[in-house]
Amino acid sequence: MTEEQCDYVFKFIIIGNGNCGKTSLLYHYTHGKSITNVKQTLGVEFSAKIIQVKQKKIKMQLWDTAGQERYRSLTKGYYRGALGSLIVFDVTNSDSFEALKEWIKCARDFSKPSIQIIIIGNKIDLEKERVISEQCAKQFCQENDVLYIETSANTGYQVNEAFTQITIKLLDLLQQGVIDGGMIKPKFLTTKQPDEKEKQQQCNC
Ligand SMILES: Nc1nc2c(ncn2[C@@H]2O[C@H](COP(=O)(O)OP(=O)(O)OP(=O)(O)O)[C@@H](O)[C@H]2O)c(=O)[nH]1
Ligand SMILES: [Mg+2]
Repeated sequence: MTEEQCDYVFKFIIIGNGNCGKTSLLYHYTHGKSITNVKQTLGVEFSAKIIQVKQKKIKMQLWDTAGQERYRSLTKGYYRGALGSLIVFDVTNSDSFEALKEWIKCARDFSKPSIQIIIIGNKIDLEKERVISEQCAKQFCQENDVLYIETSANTGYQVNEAFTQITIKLLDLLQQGVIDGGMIKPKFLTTKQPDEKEKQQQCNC
């Protein structure tokens, strides 16, 4: 399936502290298997996936950002136009959980206040090292009006569900008219074709 055959193009940003598993989750989602020897992201990496949800074909533009502090000003430049954000924390690392408030604020400030957010509590395969409980994370997400899901990029647990849930949320908002569908059509549908007069003006002969 090509972009031309899609109904919509959704831009997503994947953000959160370094080492939480953003790249590992994305790799599992796009390749259907765990990544071996994942490297720290330097700046921003782009990937894409076309899916069908609720009878709509969606092209997902996926922008994986570096979590390390020194890349923050660079990565924020890529938030613009994002409809959704997947904000990842590591359930074995309390700093990454405490940073969520700041990440939510960044997503809303640098994309737009209406950006849809799903918080992902990753690395739940590390049961014994877990320091953030599901209940605690769920409560935080309720208070901040964002979705919540737990995943493991190692086992693949709920990885597809995380990406699907945020996409369904966006499709629901489209159906309700909260999001303007005209703005997120594939480009070929929205690009204005030159009329005859314009064509003549462009002609070099
Ligand atoms: N046990 C376990 N390890 C994971 C999981 N996800 C990622 N990791 C490991 O965590 C480390 C960091 O993973 P990355 O995917 O590079 O994390 P990141 O958030 O992209 O990091 P930055 O690019 O620095 O922002 C790697 O050693 C991964 O193998 C998981 O679900 N379970
Ligand atoms: Mg990364």
